[in-house]
Amino acid sequence: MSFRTTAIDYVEDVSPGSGALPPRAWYASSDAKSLSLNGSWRLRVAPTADAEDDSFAEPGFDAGDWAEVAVPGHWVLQGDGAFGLPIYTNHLYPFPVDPPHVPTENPTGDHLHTFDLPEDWPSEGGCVLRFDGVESCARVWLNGTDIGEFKGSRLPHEFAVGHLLKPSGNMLAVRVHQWSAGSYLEDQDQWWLPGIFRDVTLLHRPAGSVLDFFVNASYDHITGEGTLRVDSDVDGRVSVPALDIDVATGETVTAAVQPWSAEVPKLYDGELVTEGERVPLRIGFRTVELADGLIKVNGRAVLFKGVNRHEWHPEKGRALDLETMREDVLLMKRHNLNAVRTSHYPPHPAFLDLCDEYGLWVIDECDLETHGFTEQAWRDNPVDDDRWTPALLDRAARMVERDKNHPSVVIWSLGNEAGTGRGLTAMAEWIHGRDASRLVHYEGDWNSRDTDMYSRMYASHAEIEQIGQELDGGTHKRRELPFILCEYGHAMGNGPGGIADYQELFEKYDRLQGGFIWEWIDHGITHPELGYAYGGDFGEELHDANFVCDGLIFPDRRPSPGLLEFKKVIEPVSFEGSDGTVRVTNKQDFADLSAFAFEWSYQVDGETVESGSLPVPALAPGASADVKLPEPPADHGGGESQWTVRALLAADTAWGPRGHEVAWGQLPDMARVLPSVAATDGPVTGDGVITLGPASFDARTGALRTIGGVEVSGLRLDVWRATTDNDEGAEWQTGTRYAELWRKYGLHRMRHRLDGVEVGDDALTVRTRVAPAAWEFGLAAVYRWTSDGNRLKLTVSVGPEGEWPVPLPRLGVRFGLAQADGVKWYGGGPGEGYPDTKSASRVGRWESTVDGLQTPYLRPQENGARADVRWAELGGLRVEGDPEFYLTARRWTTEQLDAAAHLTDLKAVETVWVNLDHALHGIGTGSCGPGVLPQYQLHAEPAEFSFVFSEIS
Ligand code: IPT
Repeated sequence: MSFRTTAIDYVEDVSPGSGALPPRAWYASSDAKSLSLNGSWRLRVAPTADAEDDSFAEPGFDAGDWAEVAVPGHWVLQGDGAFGLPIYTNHLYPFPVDPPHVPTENPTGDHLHTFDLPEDWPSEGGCVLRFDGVESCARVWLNGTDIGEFKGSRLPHEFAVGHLLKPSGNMLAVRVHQWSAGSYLEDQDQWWLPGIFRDVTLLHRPAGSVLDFFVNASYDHITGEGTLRVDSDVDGRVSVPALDIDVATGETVTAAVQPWSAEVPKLYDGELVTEGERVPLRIGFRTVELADGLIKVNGRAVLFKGVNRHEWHPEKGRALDLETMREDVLLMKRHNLNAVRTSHYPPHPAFLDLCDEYGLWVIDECDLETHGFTEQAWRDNPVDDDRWTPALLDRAARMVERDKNHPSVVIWSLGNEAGTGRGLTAMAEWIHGRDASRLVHYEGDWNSRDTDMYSRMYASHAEIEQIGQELDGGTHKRRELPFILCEYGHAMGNGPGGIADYQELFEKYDRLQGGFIWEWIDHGITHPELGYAYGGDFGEELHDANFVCDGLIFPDRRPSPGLLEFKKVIEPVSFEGSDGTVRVTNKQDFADLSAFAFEWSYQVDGETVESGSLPVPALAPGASADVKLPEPPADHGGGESQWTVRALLAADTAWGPRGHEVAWGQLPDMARVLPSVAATDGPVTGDGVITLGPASFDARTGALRTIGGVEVSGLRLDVWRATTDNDEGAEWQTGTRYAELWRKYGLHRMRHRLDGVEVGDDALTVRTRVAPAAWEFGLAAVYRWTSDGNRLKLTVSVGPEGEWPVPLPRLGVRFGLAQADGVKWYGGGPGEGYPDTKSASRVGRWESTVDGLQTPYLRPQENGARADVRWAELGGLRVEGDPEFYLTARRWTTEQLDAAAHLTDLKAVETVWVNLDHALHGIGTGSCGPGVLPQYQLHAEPAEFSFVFSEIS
């Protein structure tokens, strides 16, 4: 008896599979029938690939006692753990690396679905059974006949099944193995989620129906003409009524057209008609080329303002419905994004339809990553081993053939993080040969041997500036190529910081054609106790914790501050200026400004006092104009004032309503008058208490106790913050790992030594030294309190002592308030802003609550600071800053925030803790990428800052 039956050899076979039809274009027919086999299926999960025999696939098998699951779906996200649990690893294979072998423990889901053909299902013609996505390897039987097996999880596989179908009681059996040889090619940084996670469809194929076709639709920007040729395996005719086109397949026709671009996604409805079928076409005319060392579309260089999108839903994993896909596209369009890299696999094809329709440039990436081989210096990497090349070519073909008719797809990507090797070269050669109308991308090959652009991830600002200046060297070929950052701005937790600085470089150097933020959405999984689960929460043996939560939107698709920052940084119009003139620039690549309406408003102390519309010419892409602002209001009471200029959608569009704001700018007018308090009152010592104006202090320690009727506790200098993911950094990062250094040097355990309480004539002065145990450096901190009888002013002077080995996380004061709920402030808002993430913070009057100030990063960390605050009111107190400050208030201490692993760990305490910060250390993207740029680092230096407190009557 053999230990293993030969029946499961296909699981470890490097070949792509057997029995499937050749890949072809994915389309929805107008008239050929189709039957969705999505729905409730029977499931049995076995612990190994060979635990169960094939008898479940036999007609008549009774699966009545099996569980029911939803298809599309992942079995580990259904059944409350009864079928196994998700595993998250970034690049480590969660099994021993011994390609193509997989572990004996190989969860195997046997799926069964019985279906009848609809009454009107034609008896003539053939039928095709299509799987749009199954992870990671499937073997399929229909009515007891084995029709084949396949790998390539996020790629379609079709089987001819017409001869096997009967009118009713058809039994489709699908055996899905979690691990297979294919798993070695699918080591993307995401949850491992087995299952039939995309649609299963039965397609009727009438005699003479369409097989495969390729819509070639180019645009000549000189003549304004589009050229169309539809190559079809089955001859037929092609019509485009709006262009009066009616030609045979294979025939070339030219007409004056409006081109397709992400900014103006003009699609022409057409039809391909063969003897047996009508197929709707949505044609976008556009020409993608490498010209003058640049990626050009329709003759113009494109600047990618992109994002990396994994498919994600917090309950359904990668089984996304159309509405969720549309939500992604609408959110992207509404936040000024113009590009998506489908990291790291071809998305559900409906997503690409949406990109065609709403307008997004797409880098369509193949389902390929072998990142885990980096741990063995890329030894045995499948992409450099000829035995695997057929599987790689199969994957390339399944992507290109499926998606080739989408105008939005402008670049094919070979995959992600797979090292280098002959297999990749073979893929690139095949793709170039099959589709000369698009460019090829792959990041892993820094010599750009197989690619049409130089692409990198997480390169520093300094390095990309060099690349922009063409001083980066490299091979001759690479020096001629344009550059993109296929990943940057790692949006893990609070951040990403420094993206405005990247954008400046992209806009400055032609060769830098933009980039793609990593990544779109946090892959948190809805969890009954933890809110959202991340790596390790399912007891995984190996995991990478919350590295899977690094998106611009939270799992429920609420925008995180990072998305709002990105929206501002990449806005399509910019406003600069002073002295009554605003310089308006159209930063788009294709469209003029006619889609936008412009408005001005004038604020005094944050309140709008006048507003109106601003006549801006319909500037061409790249053009600027100086537009005169009206006369400022005559009497504005001497307050701080500014202009706010906004660009809004002039009319409803497919993705946003009229009035939706796309861009804004603020131009200062009158400067702010800083608060002044004449020290006319003096401190008076009583019985254990010092009083000064409205305040009382502890006579021994000089600690503030009350301001009027408001109790204030623990007011003192604060330098610590709950470290962010970017402060933590990653082990393999070269940048500074601030969190580790800060902890080493004890910044989280600073001691406050009281050196003196001096009661002077007009001031109470408290001298302290703030320093950590074990080290000789510290900060001399002097608190000087004065009052005019009504208001209380605190001036903090800070002087570093000794050699400071690290920057400070923050510099300011913190204190507790017995209660606070509503918060009002005048300054930056409405959302959070840190030194290198506050582009979107706009000066105005804002209102929120203490709870509303919190940003719910899945792993709790420093968050919620409001920048450039002039004054704030909360808990019965008003605080004015000299100069402006950062405001943070929360219902827990920094220490509690720092210790929490999930939001559900945060329990409100009695006190509301408030931080008023003179300065904050920047955020950076050290969780994967460069740390905080020098100009945003907070070094220990002499500083002085004041706050004026008063009780709100
Ligand atoms: C890079 C990966 O391409 C991406 O999938 C993701 O893991 C990202 O990092 C971090 O979240 S690879 C990294 C080694 C630069």
